[in-house]
Amino acid sequence: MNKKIYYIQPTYQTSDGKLLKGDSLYVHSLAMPALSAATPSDWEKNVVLQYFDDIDYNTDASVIAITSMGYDISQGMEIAREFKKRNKTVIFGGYQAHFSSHLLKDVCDCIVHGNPGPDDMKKVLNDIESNRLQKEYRFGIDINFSFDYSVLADKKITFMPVLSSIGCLNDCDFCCTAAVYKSNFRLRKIEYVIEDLKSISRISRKAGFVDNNIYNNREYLLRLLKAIISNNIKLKWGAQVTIDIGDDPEALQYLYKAGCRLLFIGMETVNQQNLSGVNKKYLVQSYAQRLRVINKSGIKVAGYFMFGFDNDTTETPQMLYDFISSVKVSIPILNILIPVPGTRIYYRLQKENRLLFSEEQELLKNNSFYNSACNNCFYIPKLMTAEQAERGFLELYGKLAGFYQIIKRSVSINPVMAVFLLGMNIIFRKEYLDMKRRHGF
Ligand code: B12
Repeated sequence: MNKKIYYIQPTYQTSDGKLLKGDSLYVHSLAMPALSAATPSDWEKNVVLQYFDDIDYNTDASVIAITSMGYDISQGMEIAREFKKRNKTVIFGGYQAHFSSHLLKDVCDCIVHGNPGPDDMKKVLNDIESNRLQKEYRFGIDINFSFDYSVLADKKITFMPVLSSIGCLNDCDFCCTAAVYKSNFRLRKIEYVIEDLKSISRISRKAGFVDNNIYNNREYLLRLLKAIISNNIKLKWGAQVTIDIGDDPEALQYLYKAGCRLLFIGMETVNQQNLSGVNKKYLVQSYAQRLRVINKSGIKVAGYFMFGFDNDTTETPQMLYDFISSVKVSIPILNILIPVPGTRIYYRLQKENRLLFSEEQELLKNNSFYNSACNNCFYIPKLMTAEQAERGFLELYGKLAGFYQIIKRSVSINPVMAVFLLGMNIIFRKEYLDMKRRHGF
């Protein structure tokens, strides 16, 4: 065998069976830059991101390494079968491979769990070379090395991904990260984050932290922000964070100084019972005041909300609309709750016989778009029917997609920001029109 590894990030099939391809994305996963950097230097490596480029099925690489974030696992399995026919050693990793490892047993030689660093990748590849490959490897979290941005350098990615931590201190019932890391998190050494930001500065002006929560550890965040400022990094960036950042004007001031212009915040619901019912430990009544403080710092908010919780009814869309349109959420991100296999909510709904799919592959195959709202209800909500949930969701989307709402949300004293927000909100409206057409409501 040769010492050549071919890394593949699959795209996925849309519900009409076509492969989703394109030439630009807002944000991209960091799995491939991390894995490429973790590959031992005596191995030749190639990376393909199938969304942008085609897979070379005639590659002479002896090892095929496939990642899977979610729905892309179905396409990943097809790719794996093709390579198995060609007698390659196929290894899998990523979130969905972790959750759905039982689906992969017949299509690959090995599943890697966790975040492998250089030593771990060396172990796997040595084992392949010496014919001792194990069926599964369970590694910890190694992110303390700088990532290989050459993998993304020639791609049109609006916010180049960067990472300062893995995991989240919260343990919410619906969250895939909680299901894997169980309220644990690991911080990355600041020197590597800064090195990566410098690599990004050479290829882009914008970055996006792909951390689940950059506010996991306040002291670390402040040190990181000060390092970004003192290293004179000029990138403008966004990140995910919890709403309690709104009680911390000092951190907000440093965030702004360090280039942060957009914070993505999971508020989920405006009903306290819903929030407490999924183990998310924040107070809904604090949202409006905290949003005011965040906006005052000059940073805009993209707010995640879900519909379909146990206390939601056909009245809830109006309540969500009233809230979102009365506070300063510049980009609303709405989804019908998804019972992702592996999460606590999935097991609870399964136990209560409320899932509307029997095989997780049915759910995995059902995403209609890449990065768009989940507008299908895959379970029986408690206080309404699945169809009522879908109708209510579209009604909410429609109200928020009105021209007045779009323009109101996009107002900013910074013209560049105003144009960006308007673009995002126009996409929001387009999504609504697409969903409405598909549902035929
Ligand atoms: C960027 C991102 C996206 C981008 C991806 C664009 C692209 N094509 O790359 C966009 C916005 C399009 C997206 C879409 C979706 N995403 Co997303 N996304 C992320 C995000 C924020 C960052 C991923 C990342 O870079 N992580 C950092 C890297 C270093 O970690 P990693 O991916 O886990 O990879 C490491 C290990 O898993 C392992 N590994 C991974 N692959 C392999 C392969 C091999 C061979 C080996 C050895 C090891 C290995 O090593 C890597 C290096 O440490 C994560 C949250 C997060 N912080 O992870 C969510 C996340 C992965 N997404 C999630 C979800 C729900 C989705 C969507 C379903 C949302 C939707 N409604 O459409 C879709 C599904 C898309 C799909 N492909 O199937 C969930 C997980 C899903 C799940 N399976 O449980 C996450 C965890 C967010 C969350 N908390 O809910 N996403």
